[in-house]
Amino acid sequence: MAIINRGFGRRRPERPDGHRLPPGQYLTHDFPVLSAGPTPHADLPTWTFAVGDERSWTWEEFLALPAEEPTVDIHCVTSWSKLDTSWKGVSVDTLLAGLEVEQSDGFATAYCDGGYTTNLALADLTGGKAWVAYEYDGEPLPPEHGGPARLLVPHLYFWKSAKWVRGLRFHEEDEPGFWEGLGYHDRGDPWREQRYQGD
Ligand SMILES: Nc1nc2c(c(=O)[nH]1)N[C@H]1C(S)=C(S)[C@@H](COP(=O)(O)O)O[C@H]1N2
Ligand SMILES: [Mo]
Repeated sequence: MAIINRGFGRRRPERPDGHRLPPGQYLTHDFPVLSAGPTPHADLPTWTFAVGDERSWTWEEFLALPAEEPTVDIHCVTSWSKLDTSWKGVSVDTLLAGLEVEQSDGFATAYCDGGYTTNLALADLTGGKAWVAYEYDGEPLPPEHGGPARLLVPHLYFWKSAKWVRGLRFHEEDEPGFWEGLGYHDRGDPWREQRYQGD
């Protein structure tokens, strides 16, 4: 029986985590805070999360939804990446289950307390790639990082992970959000270095 081991005899030292670092990014171990304005403070008894006009959940109802605990790498357009961040939250698939938009090739705008928005293709929000997260590292999500709840879309630059998120609106056409309207890329795939419009 032939055992083929093509790596034998020419094993290279592995660049630690190299394969997990998108182009132009460096690793950080702390957790920087990047906010375009002041941290809003949510009132949990009146907090809701809405999906279009069809659905909304109170805070209590939201916590009762089936949750997942993703551990993911995150990449900020200002060039830091952080590996193996652990979260708890509700998959966007769960929030959209059974709605017509779930299967659509349209777009969503995530909107937030404080007025921040960001646009995403529904294809980037579905298929197990996005969550509305309310815990970080086993603790309630701190306000400066988006608590009580934030969007988590780790396969795109972190500006897409809207903090203090309150809902999703749907459109047939892509509509730029806050940073996208200021020249940042519509999609923001860190592996393709889609930092600015035209990248
Ligand atoms: N509501 C809101 N969400 C936001 C932002 C913001 O200013 N407001 N900043 C974005 C940017 S540019 C980044 S890099 C991340 C930063 O998240 P962090 O502060 O938890 O690191 O949040 C994103 N989500
Ligand atoms: Mo950012």
